[in-house]
Amino acid sequence: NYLRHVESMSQLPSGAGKISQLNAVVLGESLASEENDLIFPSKEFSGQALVSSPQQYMEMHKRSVEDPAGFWSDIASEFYWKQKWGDQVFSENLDVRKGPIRIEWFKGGITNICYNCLDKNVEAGLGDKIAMYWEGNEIGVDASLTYSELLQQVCQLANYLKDIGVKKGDAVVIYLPMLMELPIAMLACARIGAVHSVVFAGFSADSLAQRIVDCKPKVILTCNAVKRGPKTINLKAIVDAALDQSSKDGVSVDVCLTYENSSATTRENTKWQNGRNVWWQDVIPKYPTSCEVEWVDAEDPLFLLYTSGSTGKPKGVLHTTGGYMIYTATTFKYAFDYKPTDVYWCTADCGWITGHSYVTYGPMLNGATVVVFEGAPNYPDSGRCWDIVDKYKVSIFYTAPTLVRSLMRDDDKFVTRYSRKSLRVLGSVGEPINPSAWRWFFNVVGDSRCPISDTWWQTETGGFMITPLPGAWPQKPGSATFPFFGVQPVIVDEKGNEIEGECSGYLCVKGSWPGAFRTLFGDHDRYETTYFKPFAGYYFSGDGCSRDKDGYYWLTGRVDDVINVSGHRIGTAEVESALVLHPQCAEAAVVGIDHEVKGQGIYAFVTLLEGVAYSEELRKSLVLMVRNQIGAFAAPDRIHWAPGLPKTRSGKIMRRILRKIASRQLEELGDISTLADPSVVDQLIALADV
Ligand code: 6R9
Repeated sequence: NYLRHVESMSQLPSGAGKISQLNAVVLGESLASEENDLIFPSKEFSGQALVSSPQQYMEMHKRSVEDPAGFWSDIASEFYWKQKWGDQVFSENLDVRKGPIRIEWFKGGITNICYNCLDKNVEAGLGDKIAMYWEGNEIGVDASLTYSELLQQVCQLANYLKDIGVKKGDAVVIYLPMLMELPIAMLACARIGAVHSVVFAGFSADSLAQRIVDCKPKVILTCNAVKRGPKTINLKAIVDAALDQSSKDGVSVDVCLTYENSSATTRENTKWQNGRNVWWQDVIPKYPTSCEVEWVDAEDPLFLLYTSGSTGKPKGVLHTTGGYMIYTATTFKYAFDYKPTDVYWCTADCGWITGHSYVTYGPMLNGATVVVFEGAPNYPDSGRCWDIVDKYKVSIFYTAPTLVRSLMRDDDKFVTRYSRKSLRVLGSVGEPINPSAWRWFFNVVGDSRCPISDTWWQTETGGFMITPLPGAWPQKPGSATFPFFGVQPVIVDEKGNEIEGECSGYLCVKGSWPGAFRTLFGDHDRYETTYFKPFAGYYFSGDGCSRDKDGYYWLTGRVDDVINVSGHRIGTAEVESALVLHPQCAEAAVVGIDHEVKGQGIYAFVTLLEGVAYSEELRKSLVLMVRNQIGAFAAPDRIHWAPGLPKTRSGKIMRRILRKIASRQLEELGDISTLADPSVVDQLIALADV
């Protein structure tokens, strides 16, 4: 299929890609018109690209799936291994019918990812190269570290962690904002073989406590406060509340190492409990600046990262060392056409997978210069991103569609008053990018000369799965294009049958790839049930997808009970459990609705206890409940009072109907006769604007 495709593509003229205005689009447009809109990379770009033609991609992809062992071990050989892996490069069972799911890559190989990120680069002469530029929330507050300096700081923290008894395999929770100390902390854990679990610093005390109870860390690393835009957030107070909660639940943490973020608040203003608390700056600088590496097996765990699923309990996605290392390094290099002279900025927070794979590990494994930004991208105004781009001469800029949409609402002059001439490649992640946002990003931000890598992947996949390789293929706005090397996407129907050619269905993956997660921490059953049982023989992504006549992939969003709000995955069940904790809430049902900036918004139907009256105050306290239980980013956009919920006779809530009511598609409610009480629907409609 691909071959035929490439043949037809290569007959198309290759030229600079000014976007055709024929397919004018608005938000929510159908994608059908986009299929024929090809945007070609310029000759100059393709000429210098690592993969410069469809043919070259095809050859590499073909080899990667026909000979994965050869393909990936050639790449792995470019990294440092204390001892080479065994005879088998990988072994796997991905079919639940044949026994437990098992994925192993480079087993028996002994390495360390921190060593490959830092020591290896310093030894190769990159010691004086900038590893990180740090840009603070306020303009003019900044810092930087070279690779040698970063290595020294990582070693000091690693020595401290060893000193307080953290050993290989121990969990360390990191609850930090985007200070340089966050990647430093991740790398220090990796250096000593400890398993880091970064919790996004926007999560509430309850969510943090829940994660602490699950992974039982010896130590938590945090800071006293952070400024995001005009707001100061006292993280230490949140950590204290979380630690109180977790000790009630039987898990106490011995040490809370707290970085003094003096640009946000002072020591005097930080609540302190002696014994458990230690100021980072009081202890870390005293430690030696070199630290022996703990050599680990390729299959030893590297980190745990909690993500939302379709039940209330977050899932601890577990990644191991060797395969993840090779995969993040390789995907970073090819999907961004990385060159040693690039300056790379990814706006994601290290609290999410994107910050793990593409702020810290992928770029550092390539010896890249990375920008780390503490603040909010629209503070003090909508031009901040481009100010940063010009300041550091950023050449690769990777962000989320929600940011693109929020910035495109403002005047283009916030963009055009900056030069942006350093930009070379743009990237998008977190949710499908709608074609109008794609075009604005391409035309206005990138001056119609920078290819956009729309990277589809997940916490579970560790790295990019479907992504353009800039310079290789013509792009179609809104399509993630083609699979990365070693990835075999398949689209299946409800019965799990593979569908060929032009089609839509459920997106699955055949075979394993080095960056795949190996289990859910402490719950291998849930791992198998969620990902490998729905369609036996395949990994099921939870996303819907279609493939067009040219073989391009178009992601269409989650097909499970997960909502994607500004690129953050939130389980409807998590929000529902938070709401029902409210003393006046009897029942809740949550669905996603289209949202102009956030992609999806959270719409909650709430049934109150008998005799409780609706009020604005009650609405606010329900929203507050969710903010406190999960975090501000999960706050419902709408509360819809519901005297009852549409349920089947067996008591199952019919979300399909709720989705239609939430989006006011009242003529499309479909068959409601199977409801236990069909009159509920009219009652809900009557309350739609209350
Ligand atoms: C990396 C990340 C994963 C879910 C995924 C999908 C959505 C991410 C996307 C995309 C369309 C893209 N998603 N990137 N959908 N196009 N380029 O976001 O991981 O937080 O685990 O979310 O995000 O629905 O299933 P994670």
